[in-house]
Amino acid sequence: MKLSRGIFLFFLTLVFASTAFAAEFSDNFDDQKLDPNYWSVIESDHGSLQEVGGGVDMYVPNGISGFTGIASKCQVVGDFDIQADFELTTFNTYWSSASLQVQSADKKNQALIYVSISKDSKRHYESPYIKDGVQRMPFGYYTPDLWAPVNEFDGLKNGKLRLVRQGSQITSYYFHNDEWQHLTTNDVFDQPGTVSLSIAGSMNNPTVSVIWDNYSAKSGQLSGCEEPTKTVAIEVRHSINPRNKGVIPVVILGTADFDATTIDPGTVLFGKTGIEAAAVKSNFTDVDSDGYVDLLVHFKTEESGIQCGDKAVHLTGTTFDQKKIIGTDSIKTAGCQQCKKSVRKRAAI
Ligand SMILES: [Ca+2]
Ligand SMILES: [Ca+2]
Ligand SMILES: [Ca+2]
Repeated sequence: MKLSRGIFLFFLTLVFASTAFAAEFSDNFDDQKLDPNYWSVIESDHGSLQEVGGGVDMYVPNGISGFTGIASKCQVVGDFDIQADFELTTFNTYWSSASLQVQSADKKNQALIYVSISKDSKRHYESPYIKDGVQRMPFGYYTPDLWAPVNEFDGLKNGKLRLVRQGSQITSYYFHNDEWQHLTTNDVFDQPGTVSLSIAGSMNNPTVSVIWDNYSAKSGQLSGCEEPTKTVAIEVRHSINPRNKGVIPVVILGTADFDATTIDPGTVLFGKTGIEAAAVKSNFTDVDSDGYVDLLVHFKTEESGIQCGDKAVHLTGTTFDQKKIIGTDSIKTAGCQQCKKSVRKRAAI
């Protein structure tokens, strides 16, 4: 019995070793491109979407029963806490909705929370779910705010949706009056799940458009996708002489949205491809005096793999909480004419 459990755990480790990691995945949708490593467009029936203006802008045109959305490539495994912000930019009709959903791979189980506007112009949240292929009755809640057409109430266009799983219990929350409001808790499923953000508009309704932002998924594990990496700014401040026996100082810059002190200096590698040299010296200091602490690291030139004529260098590393970082900078090599001359001289002899 013990042996078979050991073998099972061993294979489980093999299955998950290549793709699963304990992590928080987040996307602020700020780089104008929906990253294909992390998202796919699930279905776009008359709707359209794009990452633009700092969010994912989804749109279903006037008078059409339509749908559009994105699904995560990462599957959430085990307990999770998933959140996303929405902005209802054009949205004033019943039977239109913006949904956060998590679904098992076999699609037999799913939990979702959605926001819509009721006939009496109130914001309305519901949290139906499907278990073993059977749709369960939703539990709905009308916010006490009187909700006239959304465009007249700028402050109320924005909101947040959240799904939390513990074991097989999934709880839905929406954000109201400055705190998370519990909507419903149901026994749904404990298998890995794919997360989606979507909108729907129904026939005879005006345009529906919603912007999603600040997605985050904390999960026991994430699997089936590339491990998210944070791109950091690095600076190599001098030209590099590949024949030099000295060290190359590299600054990893702290910024308003990256705290350089979270980097574990022992994990940082640098060079031609970013995996060559380990740091021989490191210290946290504000190198450029901008008020953000930077990490200054030194690498041995001879270990960096940099050759005459190389135009870029790369750096990789991990934060103390296991998030991967990557950085790249352009460089100039120096002392290389000398190399060529001495090679030619030797060749002539
Ligand atoms: Ca993006
Ligand atoms: Ca954003
Ligand atoms: Ca700094």
